[in-house]
Amino acid sequence: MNNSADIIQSALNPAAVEAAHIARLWWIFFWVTLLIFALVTLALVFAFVRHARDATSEPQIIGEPDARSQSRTAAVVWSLVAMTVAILFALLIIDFFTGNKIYAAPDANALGIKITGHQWWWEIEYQNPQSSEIVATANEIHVPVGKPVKFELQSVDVIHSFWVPNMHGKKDLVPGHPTTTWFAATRAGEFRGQCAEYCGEQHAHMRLVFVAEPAPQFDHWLS
Ligand SMILES: [Cu+2]
Repeated sequence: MNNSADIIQSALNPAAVEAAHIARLWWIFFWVTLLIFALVTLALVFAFVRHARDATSEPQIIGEPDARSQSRTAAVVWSLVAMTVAILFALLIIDFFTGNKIYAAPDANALGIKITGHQWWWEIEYQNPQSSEIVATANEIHVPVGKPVKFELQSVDVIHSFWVPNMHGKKDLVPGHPTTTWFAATRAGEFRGQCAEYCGEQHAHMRLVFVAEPAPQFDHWLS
């Protein structure tokens, strides 16, 4: 195993199709909101500069704005409101389609891995139709690259949240409510996972190592 500095933990460095969809959504939101922030800042600076320039000239008597400037202001305000609604709606649609893609039904012949959350560690069990072939590890998950993996999640004590940012979003483990998540790693590497739901004093130490490796290497490790 590499030393911990080599282990990657970043939702913006996807190593699975699902994480790639999430990262793309994140970047769309980032660039759209950055552009709007820049435009609003520019408008603000422009208003300040114009006010400062006017303030140095002769004082003016402020009267009722004339009808033309009033209707111009109304047109600007309404078009900005319409643009805001259109942009928010577009982001909503993109978010909806991303959600559809990352929760598409799992492959029928996916590798089954059962994960049990404990205070404060992860119990990992590799499923096999032959019960004598089931193996268990703690805090370390190995998966073959390219093969879909279905994770069966459960907790035996409090609420935990399974999160390997390079692979997929978070999935909560609620006691009494087993759930599933699935993804396929697209490249080999060592990644870090983390419990993402505060679960007691040692929550911050509830980490796991996630190793994606070529199928032959994975088979060798499993055997
Ligand atoms: Cu936890």
